[in-house]
Amino acid sequence: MTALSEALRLEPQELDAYWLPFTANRQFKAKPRLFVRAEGMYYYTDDGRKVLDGFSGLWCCNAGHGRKPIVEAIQRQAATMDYAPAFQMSHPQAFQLATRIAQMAPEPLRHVFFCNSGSEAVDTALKIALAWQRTRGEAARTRLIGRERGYHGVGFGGIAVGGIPANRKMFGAMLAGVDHLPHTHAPERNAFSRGLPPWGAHLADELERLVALHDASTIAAVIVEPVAGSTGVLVPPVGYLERLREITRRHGVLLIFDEVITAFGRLGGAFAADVFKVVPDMITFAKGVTSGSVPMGGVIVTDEIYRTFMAGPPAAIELFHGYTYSAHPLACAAGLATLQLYEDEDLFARGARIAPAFEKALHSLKGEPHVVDIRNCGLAGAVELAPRAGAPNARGFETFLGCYEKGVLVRSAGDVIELAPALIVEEGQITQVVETLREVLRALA
Ligand code: PXG
Repeated sequence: MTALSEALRLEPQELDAYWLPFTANRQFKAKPRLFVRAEGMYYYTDDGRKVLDGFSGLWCCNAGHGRKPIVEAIQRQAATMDYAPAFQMSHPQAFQLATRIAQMAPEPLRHVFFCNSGSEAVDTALKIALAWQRTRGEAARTRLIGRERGYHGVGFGGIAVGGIPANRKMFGAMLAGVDHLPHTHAPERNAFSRGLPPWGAHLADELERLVALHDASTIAAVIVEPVAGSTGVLVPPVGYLERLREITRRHGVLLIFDEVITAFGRLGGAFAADVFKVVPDMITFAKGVTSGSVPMGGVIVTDEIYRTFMAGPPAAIELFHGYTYSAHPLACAAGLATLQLYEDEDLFARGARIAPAFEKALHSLKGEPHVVDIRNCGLAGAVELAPRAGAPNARGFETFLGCYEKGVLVRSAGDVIELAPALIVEEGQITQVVETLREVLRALA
């Protein structure tokens, strides 16, 4: 064991105070899984093991771990200026990073509002949508439309438009005036599709039904993930996003792409909007903007949205919204260094180049025990398992544990195994992830 891992070893009583998010706490504390170091494609555990990261942390460390230019930028910034007030004051890197992100985003998305997580980005986008409709004289447009199986973080706005029952049912009425599109998961038609599934574009027409029901004059915005990530990598059917774009535009409804997972190289481009060539009115981002190194999120809006807010008296605050840590100096420094690293190493193109090998390896699991579907897009992949009779989610969790014990980090969402390696992943490492998964599946009851 290294000196570092020895120093970080916890006693059982030290595990109690921390309430872990989205985790079975008692199960975890009975046998904790602790990482103490990370470098490149690997994590190192408190008991001295090396674990290949098949999930970029949690969909976020797209440039790999401990990348020197990012680390040094954070160190420099921490030593130079820890914090600058976010309201009525700012600092140069906030403008530099916003400019950089706006330049990367498709036209006419040109202005960036910063926050600190995907959840905050989503709630910010929903609030901007409502405020924008009101500011342009459409105050009756208060309805928000999400999608079944959508994940938009855990704020009240995000769970209201989200469509994951477990994330919603404990938390009361949430937001009023929310409706949902049907999800696009159709295994009976699309199982084992590679990339975009062929069937289901017409599911976007359900939006016409909602518009007919509520009337366009009451609807502010539609929010969807271009590829739904946390519900198990649901890739949009061919033509689906185009249709959503056409319908929203025709009815004066804003289209928000939640790109918290899909932005910054995951699908082979800067944004899913580029990859799919469908441009929404707002994009939410987080995770990959700093390669997971410092919390940061944000919303990119069109020039038209921004200009509408800028039309009032110049001395008046245009939007009563923001966070103490909006554009935090450490996050901005990390973001600037991360985007530079993506460019210097041409990492989005690298991800796109290795994606076919990832697809091929992943789909080689077809026919293995329990596997009922495999889905992929860019460097996002999912292997869906049949639930064990009477014990849903058990197979997924046991697969995650089995892989972890064999030195590979994957993620289980119920009985779906999710994969999302960093953009620096080598083919041999993809093979290791997939072969470990194969071995675990063959041993699984
Ligand atoms: N929107 C989307 C599309 C996300 O995927 C959020 C918002 C919320 O981001 P924050 O930073 O508030 O967590 C997310 C987060 C998984 C997994 O296993 C997915 C997320 C987070 C953790 C795990 O798929 N997505």
